[in-house]
Amino acid sequence: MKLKMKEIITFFKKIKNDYPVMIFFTISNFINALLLRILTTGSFSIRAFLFDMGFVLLLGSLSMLVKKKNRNIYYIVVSFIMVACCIINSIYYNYYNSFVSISLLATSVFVKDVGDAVVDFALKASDWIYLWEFIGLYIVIKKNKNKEKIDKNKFLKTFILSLIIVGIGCVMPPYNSFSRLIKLWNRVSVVNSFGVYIYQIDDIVQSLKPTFNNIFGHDKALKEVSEYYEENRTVQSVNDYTGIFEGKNVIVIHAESLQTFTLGLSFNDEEVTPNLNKLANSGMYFSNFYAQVGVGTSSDSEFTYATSLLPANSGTVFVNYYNNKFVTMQNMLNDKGYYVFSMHGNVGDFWNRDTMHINMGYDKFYSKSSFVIDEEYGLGLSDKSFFRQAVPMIKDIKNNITGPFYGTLITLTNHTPWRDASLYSDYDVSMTVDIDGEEVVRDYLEGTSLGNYIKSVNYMDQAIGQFITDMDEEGLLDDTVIVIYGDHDARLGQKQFEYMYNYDPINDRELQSWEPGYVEFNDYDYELIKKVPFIIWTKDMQEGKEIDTPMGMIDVGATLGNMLGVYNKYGLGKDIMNIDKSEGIIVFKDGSYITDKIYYSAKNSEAYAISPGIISEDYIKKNSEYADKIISVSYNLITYDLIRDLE
Ligand code: GP9
Ligand code: MN
Repeated sequence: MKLKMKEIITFFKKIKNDYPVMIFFTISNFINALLLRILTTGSFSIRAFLFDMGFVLLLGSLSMLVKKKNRNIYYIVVSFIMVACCIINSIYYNYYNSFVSISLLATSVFVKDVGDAVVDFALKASDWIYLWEFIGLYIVIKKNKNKEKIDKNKFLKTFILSLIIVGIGCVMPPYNSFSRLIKLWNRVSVVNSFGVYIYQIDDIVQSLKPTFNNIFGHDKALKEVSEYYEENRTVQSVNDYTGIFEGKNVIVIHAESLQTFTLGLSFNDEEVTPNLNKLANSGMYFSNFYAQVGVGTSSDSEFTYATSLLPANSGTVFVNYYNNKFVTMQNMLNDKGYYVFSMHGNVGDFWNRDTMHINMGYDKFYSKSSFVIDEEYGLGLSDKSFFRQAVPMIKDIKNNITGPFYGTLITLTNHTPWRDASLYSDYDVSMTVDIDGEEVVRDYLEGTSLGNYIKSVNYMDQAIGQFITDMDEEGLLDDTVIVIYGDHDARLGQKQFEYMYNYDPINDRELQSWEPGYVEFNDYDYELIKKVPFIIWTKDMQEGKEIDTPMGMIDVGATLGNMLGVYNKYGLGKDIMNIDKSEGIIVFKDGSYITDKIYYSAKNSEAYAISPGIISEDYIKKNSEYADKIISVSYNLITYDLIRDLE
């Protein structure tokens, strides 16, 4: 035993002397992987530590087989790839709170288009920290010119050592992490368990899988999906709401980044959203509603609303699966004789809408080229101008058709980063406080992203209010249902909310966690505040109805569909008017979910109580299985284009 230990020490000493560049290469790439995890997810898991270490050592051992004259090239090229992997993931994480996927490369084109937002929120100095490795590599290579040799024996020993380290990582908890490695629904937990390098290789394999699967896995997916629909056969619900809007015109307002918390806010006795509040108070207001988007954000919301399926995990449906067959609210209404159209002030190929909207059943998509660009803020045409121009266009449509119309109006101005907010909104987010009998005005949210966002939401509210008035004046509201949904959260940072809730106006600063009056706003509160509004309103509604059953975008098809008299047999949502509060569940793409009792985080395998009561293991197991099933059926239907087979 003593001899063995001595042998190992001599082995490492020799490696250190004979392979100094390889040692630096291994250690520096390992440090970078560790830094990435600490600076993004904040995780310091021993398991990922071992995987990173094993993996970089494996690459280091392979260098021992490379010819002496090519070896430095090997170190530089491999380091370049690994450093690029860290930098790209770091930038991507700031924006998406997730890690990059090659299947999403097509999607990143749109990240470029929302470039301003990315620069404001995403690029940080810490994204470039990984470059230190090249400076070190340059110095070490220069100092140790041609020192390293080819040694098959040392290669083998180092290689085996790297496998042993990975092996130890494999037997460490969490034990469900291997299924996550295959499903890749939760990229953050995969990086936290396996490290960034193994994640990235896994991602490449998984991203290429659908291509191979289409050849190989199709039948298995079809079988699983057919069995699911056999066992969970649904029928159109029959309740007090069935067909109440049958044959009526519908205008759907896709409200960019509109979060529910703004509906309850007032500053200096002025509501942020007086018009939306009126609609919510007199219409049907679904106050516990969440969007269920992935990286396809706006387009994912449109997709889930229309199909009652969760968006794809690999890629974005609008970009990667736009040719596949889907049953949508739009094509069902189209079949019933509706004229179905969409309007948006941005270019038509953004999110590939001009192709996908036609596939979804829209007769016509009126994009930027259909509007006069007379006022621009943020990403393009201002919402007020957009709505102003939309009214005569809708009137024109109405005059030229015989049946009803269904139109989706996609807003734009409230998109991050709201840098122009004070140009288009004079809403005041300051605070006035009485100090020793004197009124003092504090900036409070003035000049912050959250403050600009609130100003911008107030602008959107005015634009919607004016639109409703104009529609009414043109007689377009008499037979029309107005539907409004927030398309996803606004990507505000958690710290912004902490500041808002803990501002101390007397001392003009943020309260610290140990001070009296401090309001905790933890990671889960941050997830829960991503709630978005969903409102169904008609002019003749007198008394409002608030529905607080947990509801996701996936449930719109069954709920609103029932009111409009259409039914999608592939839809995976529930008619919210038909179920008890305890049956509502919002499944997110990474396997997390919200019920009336808990927010369950798949990333942390942890339940956060929303209401008092004891939560059993069984409750979590049952709901987690349901969540996995919904994700899996959606994924299979989308990626294998199964509706084409099932129809
Ligand atoms: C642009 C808009 C923004 O046309 O819909 O998309 P998002 O960045 O919110 O997904
Ligand atoms: Mn959006």
